[in-house]
Amino acid sequence: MREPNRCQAMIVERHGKLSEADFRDNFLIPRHPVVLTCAIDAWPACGLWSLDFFRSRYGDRMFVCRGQRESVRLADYIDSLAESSFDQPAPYLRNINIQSDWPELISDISPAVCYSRADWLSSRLMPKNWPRPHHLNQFFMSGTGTKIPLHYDDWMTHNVVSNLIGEKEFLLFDPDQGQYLYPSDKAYLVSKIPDPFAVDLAQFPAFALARQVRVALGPGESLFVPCGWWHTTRTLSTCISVSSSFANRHNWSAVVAEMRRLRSFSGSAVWKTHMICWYLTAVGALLGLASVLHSASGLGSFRVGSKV
Ligand SMILES: O=C(O)CCC(=O)C(=O)O
Ligand SMILES: [Fe+2]
Repeated sequence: MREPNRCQAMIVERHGKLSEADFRDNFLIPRHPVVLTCAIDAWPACGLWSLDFFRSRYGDRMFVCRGQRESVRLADYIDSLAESSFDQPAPYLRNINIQSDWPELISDISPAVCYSRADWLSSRLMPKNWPRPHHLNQFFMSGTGTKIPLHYDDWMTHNVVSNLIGEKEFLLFDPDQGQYLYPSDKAYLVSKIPDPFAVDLAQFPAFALARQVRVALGPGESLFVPCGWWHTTRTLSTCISVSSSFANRHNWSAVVAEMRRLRSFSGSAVWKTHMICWYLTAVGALLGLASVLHSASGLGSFRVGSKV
């Protein structure tokens, strides 16, 4: 039996001013996570968003937290966060689609993080009924001890998770560690391990072989989670976060392959899968060509994916 890999943990670098080219060459293309400490400095949400901000403006709005049946007033949910603890964590208010469900918040999280701005999934060439919404930014609020299941993101998108308040710990695993993570038989992209922060090795012995990366994200910091990387989080103190997922030339073939895999897994018609994947490949070729022309011409208004 091999020794547990935990001691070989990779370090996640932290960078302040990182040029888009350095991000592309050192993190986006090789698919390495990185903490970006200045990526959201220009967001009005920094300094504006707080528990009081959401309580006073949106306290009467009703939400259903993940895994709960009943909806809850946001003000009551926020009050309950004071009681949240590692032993008794509050439920997670998560994956709220900001564009569709809370559009007035968009101006607070603008301009978009430069590293995630080039999103081919938001192209007009993508069908309206594409299963992943265009311009996907999601909202998360959590209390001390709240966790999210171990998963990798839908459609092999890259992701930048930005923390506005509080501290959150991420546990990350390179895609090739999936063999030790007990992917669910159903969706594959969620692990069967109930709590990756306290794994029962008698039940999940292979987990001991998984090489993991831990990193904490503080207020104003963002984490680049490359496509296919397994991740889970544990909130260390009450958090408000926003995620922004994207795909472009550097993970487009992974997006197409994931579409093929998921459709064949769900028994979809083979001819239709071929048509969809052919279309996505053609979209990628067009957008790739357009972004090369864009770089060559320096046309600022020709926005299809820019430098990355
Ligand atoms: O912030 C978290 O707790 C998890 C975020 C996440 O998994 C995501 O945005 O894909
Ligand atoms: Fe995720």
